[in-house]
Amino acid sequence: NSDDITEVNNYTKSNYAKPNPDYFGLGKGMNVVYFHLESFQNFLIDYKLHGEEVTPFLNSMTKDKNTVYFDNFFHQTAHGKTSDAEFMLENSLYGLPQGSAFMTKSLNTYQAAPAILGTHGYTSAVFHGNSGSFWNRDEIYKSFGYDKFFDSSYYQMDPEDLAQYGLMDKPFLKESMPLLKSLPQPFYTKFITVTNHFPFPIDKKDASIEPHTTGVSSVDSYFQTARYADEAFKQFFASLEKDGLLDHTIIIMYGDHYGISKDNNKQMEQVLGKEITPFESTGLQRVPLLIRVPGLVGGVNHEYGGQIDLLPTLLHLLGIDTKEYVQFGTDLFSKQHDDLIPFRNGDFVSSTITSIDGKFYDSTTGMELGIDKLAKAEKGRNMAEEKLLLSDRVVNGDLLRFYNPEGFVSVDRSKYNYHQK
Ligand code: GP9
Ligand code: MN
Repeated sequence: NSDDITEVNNYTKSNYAKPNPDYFGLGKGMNVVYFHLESFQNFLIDYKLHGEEVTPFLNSMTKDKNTVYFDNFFHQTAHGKTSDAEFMLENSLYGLPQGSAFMTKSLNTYQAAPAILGTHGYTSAVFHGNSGSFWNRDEIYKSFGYDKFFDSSYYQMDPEDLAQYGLMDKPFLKESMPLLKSLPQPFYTKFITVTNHFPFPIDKKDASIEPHTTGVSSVDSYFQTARYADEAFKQFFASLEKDGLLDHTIIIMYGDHYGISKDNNKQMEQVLGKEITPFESTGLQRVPLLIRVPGLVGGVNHEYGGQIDLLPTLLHLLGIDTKEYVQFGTDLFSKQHDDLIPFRNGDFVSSTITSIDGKFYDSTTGMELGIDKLAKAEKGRNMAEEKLLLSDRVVNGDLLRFYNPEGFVSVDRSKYNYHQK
């Protein structure tokens, strides 16, 4: 009830991180493009296979003069996989401990990015070359206030261009350009790619690097589909430039979750040439985050963060304060950014402590913490638990029904209809 939302509100207000004036409003009024890097883990960045870079274009983006590359950024997804990542980045609420909120909570009231930005004159759209009902997207996007959802019915789905989960990334992005250009600006958009998805199948004609040599085919071909995704992104970036969008568009590239599961830790030892301890395995849950804003001074940022932090970070870049919103993450650029990153299994990481399965490690050295540090670590674990608990309370109780942030126009689901065929 409304008492519960008051408690949640008190929590998120007390956890609020105020914008850093050096970054606040840097991208005011600009378009936004989220580029979803399917199953993309951070270890791929700068990784060399057979003497070649696997993802040369993304590697070059980490050094782009307008791009900040976060190299301690973690995915926080659970059973909802892609949908959990989307749920966090649109709402700054955690995915559920079981199942997917996209499937079970699609009719809730949300104060999601598309609706917030809608009140600031933005048109919102998702591009995805798979059936709109996958992950129940065509329902929950209405609750988020997405104006448009270009699903597979908007694309030429030639059988020879199909991957397991829809249109291959290159034709998908190519066909997306006219749709993107048809949108009024400024726009808030998300492009969900599919080619780099387990078990990472790829035709010889599409593979421009030889597979890895662990002998497990899904691990070995992961590097080939990642290369393909890198080439697709390069092509997309060039189209944005050609169409004159680059100088007033924020581009956020993020990995949604791991591609190589813990079951393949043996193969990963071969890939990385080191033992995969529980600490290393948790470290492998890093996914890339690159934020490109025209005018931003680029570089590598070592701040610890997670997908829960994306929405407040973006809103502050757009010059929109998040104080009135119920959001569980905090702005990555804020001096008060909260770097305690909970995972859905109760583990957490922060710049100082990594908590795995009841054991605590020093995040820099990977050594188990001494007895003198345990009290602080326990406190961290309680804080992580509290965040998840309060967020679950919001989602399970549909508590945003009882809350009206100032200036926010609530979403009318009946306004939206995405299907054309
Ligand atoms: C399907 C795609 C894959 O539309 O987003 O989802 P995943 O299996 O990674 O959750
Ligand atoms: Mn995914």
